[in-house]
Amino acid sequence: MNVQIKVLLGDITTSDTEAIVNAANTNLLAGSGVCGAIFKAAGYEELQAECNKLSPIKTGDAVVTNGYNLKAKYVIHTAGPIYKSQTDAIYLRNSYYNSLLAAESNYITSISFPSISTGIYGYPIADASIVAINAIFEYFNDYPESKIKEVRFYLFDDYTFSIYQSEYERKMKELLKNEQ
Ligand code: AR6
Repeated sequence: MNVQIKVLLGDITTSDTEAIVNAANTNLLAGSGVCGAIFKAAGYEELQAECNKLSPIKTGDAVVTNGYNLKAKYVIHTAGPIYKSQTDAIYLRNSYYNSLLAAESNYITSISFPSISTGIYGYPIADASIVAINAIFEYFNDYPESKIKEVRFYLFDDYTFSIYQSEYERKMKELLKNEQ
């Protein structure tokens, strides 16, 4: 696996990866949370106009727009699941996996993710972190020749950051153990 994975505490709108991922809704309408912050930083009108041409999308799908005033050249919009039960895990996994597929097909080599679905959509953070980290490893296991070189997580608060960091460390230890 040639990809570098980084788990960071911070605001995704400041990321200088080629693409940042938006935790969107299926209508691709500017909302609050990370979505609101991305629309604000990108420039609401231009981003909404492009989103309107691509909406609606299905839960777990991902589409690409320009990043406009963001440092990131592209925004990948994915609609995570609204949490009801653990059976939503596949949709959350699809959001990460399909965002990476969308990046790949647009020749994007670096990408930043927020913690999809764990704000307004209510997905429990510990469960979501397992799904998120596993989805990234699953993708690079499926596509060992991927051109994506860097994946970052931008977690917005200390608690979410610490959960993702421990899950990432746990996963790395598990992989190392399996290699021995
Ligand atoms: N950078 C990184 N993470 C952030 C930022 C930021 N600037 N701002 C908030 N977060 P949420 P969801 C974190 O609610 O649960 C919107 O209205 C936040 O603390 O943004 O997938 C959409 O339009 C939380 O940890 O997304 C949808 O309708 C995480 O991002 C709906 O909300 C996700 O929280 C999507 O809900």
